[in-house]
Amino acid sequence: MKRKKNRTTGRKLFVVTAAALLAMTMASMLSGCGNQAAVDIQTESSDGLISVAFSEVGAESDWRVANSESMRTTFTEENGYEFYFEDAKGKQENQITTLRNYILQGVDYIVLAPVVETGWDEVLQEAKDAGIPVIVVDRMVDVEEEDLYTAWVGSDFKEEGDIAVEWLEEYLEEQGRADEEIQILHVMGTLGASSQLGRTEGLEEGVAVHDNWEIVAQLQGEYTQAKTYEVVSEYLAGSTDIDVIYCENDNSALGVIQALDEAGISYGTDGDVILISFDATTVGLTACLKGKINLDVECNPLHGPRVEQIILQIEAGETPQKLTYVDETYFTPDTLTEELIEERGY
Ligand code: GZL
Repeated sequence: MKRKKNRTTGRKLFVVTAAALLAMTMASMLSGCGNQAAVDIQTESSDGLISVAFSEVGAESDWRVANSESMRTTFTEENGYEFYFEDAKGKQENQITTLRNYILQGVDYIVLAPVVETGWDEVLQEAKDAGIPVIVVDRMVDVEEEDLYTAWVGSDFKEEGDIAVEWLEEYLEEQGRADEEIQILHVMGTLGASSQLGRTEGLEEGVAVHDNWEIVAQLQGEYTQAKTYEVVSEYLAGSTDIDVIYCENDNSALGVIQALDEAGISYGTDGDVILISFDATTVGLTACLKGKINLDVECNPLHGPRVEQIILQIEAGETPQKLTYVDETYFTPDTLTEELIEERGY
């Protein structure tokens, strides 16, 4: 879709003096942000392309890599876009610096995958003042004024947690363990991320209604295999009285598997410990197919086409739906095949 030449967006053309630009660049270098994108002042794309600028959380997991790839393969030049991408390495301050650069560049659209829910009001107000629509993907932002972002597309993370709890209830029933004392080790994702908040809420609600379920510890796995391996290994050195490990993403589940293998503790469909995971990426589903993970709840990362639909609606003068939830399912070893995993592609 080619850019309309004389698009009136109410957006002021940003003219930044060289001095201001130099000051900002120096400030950013001094602040050690490190990932300050070289700010090249741009007015509207001269070649009719729609400029879409994406601030990504990082590359902490297979899910995140798939999410970034979905955006890259959607917003290509042949599709009519000029795509900007910045990886924040998991730091909100980097995302805020990136958003300010995008605002200064006068891009047409900002897409934000927020690392955590809070702390966005000021920079989103700046984007609004600049007349740049912000589309939030994946995790949610918690802002005073809902009009600080145009639309959001992502997952219902509490629902994902509820799916896991309902499955565990049924599984324990089938195993004749409905009334048994169940010790649950909880490996959380990045604290304050909507995905962590929702999946944690689902588990904690489930534990609240089952007097025989107990969360023995809540560890911070930060959605990575390395950190999860570190904290779970440390925990297992003190206690191995665990019936379930609830990991808030697949990369954490791989870290748990690594720690359990080293501790000689069995897990999965034929083991002592029930392993629950989230994301349903290739690495998680492959472990699930082998019976190492008992349940993998899907969290779909392919937001590129969904964001494009929102942008095309705005370009057509339409108002997009404010919140769009992605339909998701779950997988167990008996529902998986190598072909199915291959077909999913991420
Ligand atoms: C979920 C997303 C989470 C994934 C993790 O939508 O925010 O972040 O579950 C990723 O794998 O790191």
